[in-house]
Amino acid sequence: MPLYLGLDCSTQSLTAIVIDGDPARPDAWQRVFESSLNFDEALPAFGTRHGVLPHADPRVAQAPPAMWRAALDAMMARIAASGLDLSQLDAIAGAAQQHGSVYLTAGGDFARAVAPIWMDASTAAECAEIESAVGGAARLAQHTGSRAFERFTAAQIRKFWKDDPAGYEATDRIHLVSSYMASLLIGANAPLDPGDASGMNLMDLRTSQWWTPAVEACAPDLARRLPAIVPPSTVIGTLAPHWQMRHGLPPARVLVWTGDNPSSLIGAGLIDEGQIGISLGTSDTIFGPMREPRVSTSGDGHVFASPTGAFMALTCFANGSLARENVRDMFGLDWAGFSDLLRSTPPGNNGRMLLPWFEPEITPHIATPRIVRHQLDAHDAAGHVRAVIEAQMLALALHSRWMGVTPRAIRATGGASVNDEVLQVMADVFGAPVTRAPEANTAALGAAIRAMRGRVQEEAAAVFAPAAAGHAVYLDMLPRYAALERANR
Ligand code: XUL
Repeated sequence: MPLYLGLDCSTQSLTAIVIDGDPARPDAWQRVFESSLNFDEALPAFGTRHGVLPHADPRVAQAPPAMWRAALDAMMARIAASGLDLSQLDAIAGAAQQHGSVYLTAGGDFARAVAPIWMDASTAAECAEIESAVGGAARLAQHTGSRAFERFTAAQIRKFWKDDPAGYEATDRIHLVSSYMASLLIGANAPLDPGDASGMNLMDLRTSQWWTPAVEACAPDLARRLPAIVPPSTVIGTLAPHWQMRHGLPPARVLVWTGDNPSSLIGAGLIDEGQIGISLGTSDTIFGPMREPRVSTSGDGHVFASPTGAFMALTCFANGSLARENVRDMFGLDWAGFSDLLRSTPPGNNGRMLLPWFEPEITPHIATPRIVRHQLDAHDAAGHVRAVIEAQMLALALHSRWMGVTPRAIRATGGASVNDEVLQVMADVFGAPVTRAPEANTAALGAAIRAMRGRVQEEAAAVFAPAAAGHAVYLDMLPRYAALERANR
């Protein structure tokens, strides 16, 4: 049977999943290969920490695009050596961390050695300039789906143009990570899909084309430097001769790539409004399908085009896995010990709370990293473990209210979704049943499924039912958490 490859170039790793299936039976496929390559470990020469280059300014977050290129080569070598019958490789699709941008010259060299990535929070001035040039934050949000966000590509491009006009001048094409990786596969400049292009503050959601006022507000002569935007299932080329010669791979069809969150929508099998996905990865995100683009008036969230055709709502938190790891490491725990302590403490944590802003936070907007303890002793390990998880779940609930949907069912995905205790807190906070997605890496799975144009197989997954007593505690706690957050913004 034909094989379909899905790739996900995320913050910390590149993951590949191959499924074997028959497009005529879109939900009857099997996973036959899965591999993850951690950037820090596999490619130490690039000097990243958690996939990000160290920088003196905590607001700056950049990664070397040459590292992603090297990772793709290493992953293709792994796939070539997998023993799979790769003559059957029919199509490839991919997903990548959103918002990050790669600057290429006309000759295909890097016009900028680093790519600003989604964790960057250094463009407040450029956000204000763009919003004011287009007639305000609300108008920008009405058209592009989001007010100006520091990590979004428009503000990043503007900052590059201001800081390094010669580098900007030498730039012929500005890719997102998704279209950059797709370009490497097809050996030519690849287009963008509307899902990932909506993370730039430059695309008009209703037309899925560039919105000229934002493009003109961003940087001079930008339009010719932007990729085309094509529908989400477009075949953009075939695997370039380079890959065929280097790794003996066939000229498989390559589909346009998308962002990791839009891809996760497919990988988690979210179809109807009211179905909600929560991804606990490097970033924590809450997202779900949206029939009509109802933008966030609170300024908390985003509306993106969805790879399934309509729209999706999303709110993103920067302090996801790195905050959980910080608390784990503060007390010298492993994950089993972390879970034990979480189990040993009651919902509500006897009033102890933590604002876990170890990195600059996106939601709510916190420019200078800090943590805030409320009735929490600095040496209280169990208190910190529950407090970080409760803070994350309460923040997810609080800052997704703008979506206007009452979650009927939640699909949890991402690395931390393997933890039962975390999912129980999630169910209790939201008062909705939580199931684990069939795969922690829904972005890579979503890409493989997209390559096949298939669907998620519905497996009987464990359900974490909300406990009435726990939910009551969190209903009561939410306003107190919101007040603590407000007081410390
Ligand atoms: C979404 C966002 C993050 C990245 C992480 O808006 O910034 O979820 O996509 O890879």
